Amino acid sequence: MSASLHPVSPGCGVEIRGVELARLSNSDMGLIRDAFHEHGVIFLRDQNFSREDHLAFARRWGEIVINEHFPELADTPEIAVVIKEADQKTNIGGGWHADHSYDPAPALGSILVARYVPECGGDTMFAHMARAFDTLSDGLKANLRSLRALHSSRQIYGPGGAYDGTDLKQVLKADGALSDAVHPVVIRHPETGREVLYVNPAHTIRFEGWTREESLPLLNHLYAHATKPEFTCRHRWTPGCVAMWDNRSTWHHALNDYHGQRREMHRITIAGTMLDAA
Ligand SMILES: O=C(O)CCC(=O)C(=O)O
Ligand SMILES: [Fe+2]
Repeated sequence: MSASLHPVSPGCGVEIRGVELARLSNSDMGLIRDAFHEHGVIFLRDQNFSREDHLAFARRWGEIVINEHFPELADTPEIAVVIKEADQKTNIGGGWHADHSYDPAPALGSILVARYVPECGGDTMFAHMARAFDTLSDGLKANLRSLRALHSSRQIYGPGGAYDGTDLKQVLKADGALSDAVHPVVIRHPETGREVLYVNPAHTIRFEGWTREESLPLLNHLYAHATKPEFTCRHRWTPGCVAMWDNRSTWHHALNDYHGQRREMHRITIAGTMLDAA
């Protein structure tokens, strides 16, 4: 069977058919790499994909990062378990974010495998930040290119953060280190060379040299722009579906609309590099 590409929406995401990830040829790896860079997130359904296959595919991209906060598989610490039990209310990733933007060298991307999914619900939204940036006015683009922003894991994982006092808190690692980093607001994508808007609602605190209060109106304007339907797609999971997103050029949001049903996903995070200004 030969590989074919099927965009999920005009603005973001592509489904790749006719590829068995566990037996990936070098030419299909090239096709996957190109699709990943253009569309920001790739989806491959009905994969017979063991933990070993997951690790081997991840290692084709780079080194694996162990997340400080997520629970992990007992015998495979490289694989994080993104789980919500039927009696749990709070999910992991239930708001727009880019993974690990609080790290000095943020993760390149994440590879998520659907192990157990609700009959319906539990979809994930994605948004393409190069396309979002391209469609801002020239005046705003020029201003944003001169800014840097502070990111932190504290708003989500820290004391008083989004997960504090929720039923997710006991699932997360208790001793995960918190981290802060400053990045350009407009980065030059390390692979594609495209300009990308690099702030996100979950982890960006403020612009460097500005207060949080001063930063919020402009941040909120950017967030409203970036999540317009034309830059986003909505992905419906099926068991055995594998998704891989580019963490520098996309955001994602795991919808929490399936209370009473169990959902379990396995995730590997790939190490990235420091990000340069555009
Ligand atoms: O469960 C999902 O669909 C995504 C959760 C998430 O944000 C992540 O794994 O990084
Ligand atoms: Fe995430």
